[in-house]
Amino acid sequence: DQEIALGRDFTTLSRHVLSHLGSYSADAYDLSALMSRIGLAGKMVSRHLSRAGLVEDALGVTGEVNVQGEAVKKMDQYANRIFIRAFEQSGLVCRLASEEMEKPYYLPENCPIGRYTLLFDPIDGSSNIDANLAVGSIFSVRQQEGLDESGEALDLLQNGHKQIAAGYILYGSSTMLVYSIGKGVHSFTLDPSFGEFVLSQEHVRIPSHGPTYSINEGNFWQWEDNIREYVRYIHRQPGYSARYSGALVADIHRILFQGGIFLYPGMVGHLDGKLRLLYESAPLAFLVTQAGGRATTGKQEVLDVVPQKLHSRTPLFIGSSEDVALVETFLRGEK
Ligand code: AHM
Ligand code: MG
Repeated sequence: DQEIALGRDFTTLSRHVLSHLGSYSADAYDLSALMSRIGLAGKMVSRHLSRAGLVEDALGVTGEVNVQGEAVKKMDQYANRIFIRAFEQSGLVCRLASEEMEKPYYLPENCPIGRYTLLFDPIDGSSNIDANLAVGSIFSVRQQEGLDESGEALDLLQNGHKQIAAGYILYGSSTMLVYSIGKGVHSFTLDPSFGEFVLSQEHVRIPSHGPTYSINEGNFWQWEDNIREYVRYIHRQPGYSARYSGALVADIHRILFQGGIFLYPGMVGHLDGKLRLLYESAPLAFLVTQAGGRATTGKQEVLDVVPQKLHSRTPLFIGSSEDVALVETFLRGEK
């Protein structure tokens, strides 16, 4: 009825963070303000994407190549800028690091008091944009630990347990934000009629097993034997469906709610696979672990990995605990 609908509409993102921290301390307000700025960036990216065929700078490439050696899409650049702008003059974040920037980006006006670093992938799955398919943004918040004047961000080269908050925004048939501050996983849907992320589901739990396996089978002959054996085994089992959208966020969103596994293994000449630890694998590992699932590189838990560089990559096996355990038996050569 009306009261229930009103209660739901008022459970906005910033309010939810405060209520989950159970305190009204300065830290709690900071984190709530931070999440609401991330939400603001998500709304702006969502608005731009929804007009992609109508505005100048949304479709196609810029002509530049990023630090990863990939062609920069106009939308990658736009979304990267939006996340930076959202934190200017915020007093919250002194430094941002993203897939699109070789080095961390400082917001000097925030540095005297800004105690957090934001790591993000502004547009995950950007090859989907020109096809009008789902894409995402991934974010991770860490405590700023001193200033690293060298610009190498050496203090960021720490494991994923150091994340204070992490999550993603999925720009799909609706725009959703899923986050964790270490107190479970909660999902929000953007209500475009009044421009707020409104609570959809609290304490999301990933099923311990699910029907989906999500891997780019085009790489079949570039994988190691044990991954090929695993996929052949799955092909012979009843009840599995392959789903691979080209956007990690969309694939993991399905798996988070319905169960299953996403895999991006190492390949010939690319033993660490494709996905970057600090702003792709680690935040998603934080989230999925908080929901009761697992994430491993095949050698160690993703959250335990200490990266060598800002843009380090790792293989990724993430999802339902039983499905991750199954692939591990193949990785160990037991099956
Ligand atoms: P991006 O952030 O540059 O778009 O790259 C990450 C994306 C993931 O979302 C997706 O799962 C993967 O790259 C797809 O790569 P591939 O085409 O090699 O399967
Ligand atoms: Mg990405």
